[in-house]
Amino acid sequence: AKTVITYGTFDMFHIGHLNLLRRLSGLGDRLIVGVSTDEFNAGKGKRTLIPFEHRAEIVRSLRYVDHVIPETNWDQKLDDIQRYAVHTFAIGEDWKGAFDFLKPHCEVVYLSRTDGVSTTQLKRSLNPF
Ligand code: C2G
Repeated sequence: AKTVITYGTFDMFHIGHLNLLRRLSGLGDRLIVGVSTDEFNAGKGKRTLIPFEHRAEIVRSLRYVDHVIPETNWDQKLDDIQRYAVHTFAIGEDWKGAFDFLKPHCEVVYLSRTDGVSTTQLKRSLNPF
């Protein structure tokens, strides 16, 4: 069985997130998603509108996703890859190159993002000024 893993915040879930997860599910037989916790995001200086439990439940409910784990730190990826016998790590190309250190352990794939939609743009459209 070919397991694929990815990580993300998935705040204000939108079509860009869905497009990515749908494509990732096509890369293997099982898709695991690490959803970043509120504490981990705070550490990244990233404010999320939707709490972790809700972001995780939405991702868990998708037909494309088989398993959701919390992403609590930058250093858990290698452990996760070994624990779940991951074949492919994949993420949006905004992270291109950032996870090449995983290449000795699994396939590393950077996929194109969906243009025209992002959580930041959605927030801005709510408060245009
Ligand atoms: N994404 C996309 N198209 C968009 C917006 C996001 O393809 N318009 C992808 C991103 O490239 C990422 C995933 O959706 O692969 C989740 O995006 P974010 O929630 O913004 O995740 P991020 O904050 O980049 O967290 O350790 C890795 C981090 O947890 C990734």
